[in-house]
Amino acid sequence: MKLYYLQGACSLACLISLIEAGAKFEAIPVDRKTRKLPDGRDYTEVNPKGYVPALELDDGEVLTENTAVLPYIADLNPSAKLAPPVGTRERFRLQEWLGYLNGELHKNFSLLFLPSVPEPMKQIAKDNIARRLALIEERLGDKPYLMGENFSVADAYLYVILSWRERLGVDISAFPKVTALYERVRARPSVEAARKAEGLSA
Ligand SMILES: N[C@@H](CCC(=O)N[C@@H](CS)C(=O)NCC(=O)O)C(=O)O
Repeated sequence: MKLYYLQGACSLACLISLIEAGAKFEAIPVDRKTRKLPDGRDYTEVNPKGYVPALELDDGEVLTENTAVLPYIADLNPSAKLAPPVGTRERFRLQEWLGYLNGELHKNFSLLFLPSVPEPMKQIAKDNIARRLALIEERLGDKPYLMGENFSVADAYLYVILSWRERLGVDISAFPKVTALYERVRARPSVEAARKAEGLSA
């Protein structure tokens, strides 16, 4: 299995999850400027969508989209409990979180990365982010993780999105439970290992 990643991008959530699952895989960096792979190929040869993550399975099939790749990784090792079992109500709750993080939180953060997006639009994205985080804060209640007691792939995804906050000027101090979850996930050895593998600072 090969995970294609951009340093510090959302693919970091997949890398964290692969480590948590104890999976055998290779992490392949995509050059941010040239979008080339270490073997000289264009990344679009692997994933015509052009963005990360992409997970190349051992039979050569390529899986994309965080909402598909993260549960796939979780199911590689059910004993790691990175997702509730397929067919349970809880599994749909995980899908609900992944959809929310992907479409409602990640995509608003994505706008903040784009120099071409005008400031008023960025402010709208920040207001959206604050509303999305307020809901997470409320839903967390006394739970340590999004799904309750167990860390899941959704927490890895939320952690990575929030790791962009400082450089994008997103303040999460109004959300102490979200902040505590972020710190809890940051302290996991898998996160340390994944950050080190991507050459990210401590
Ligand atoms: N819908 C995609 C979005 C992935 C995405 O936004 N990837 C970003 C990094 S976080 C990316 O590769 N951006 C580079 C680009 O769009 O060229 C998913 O959830 O997998």
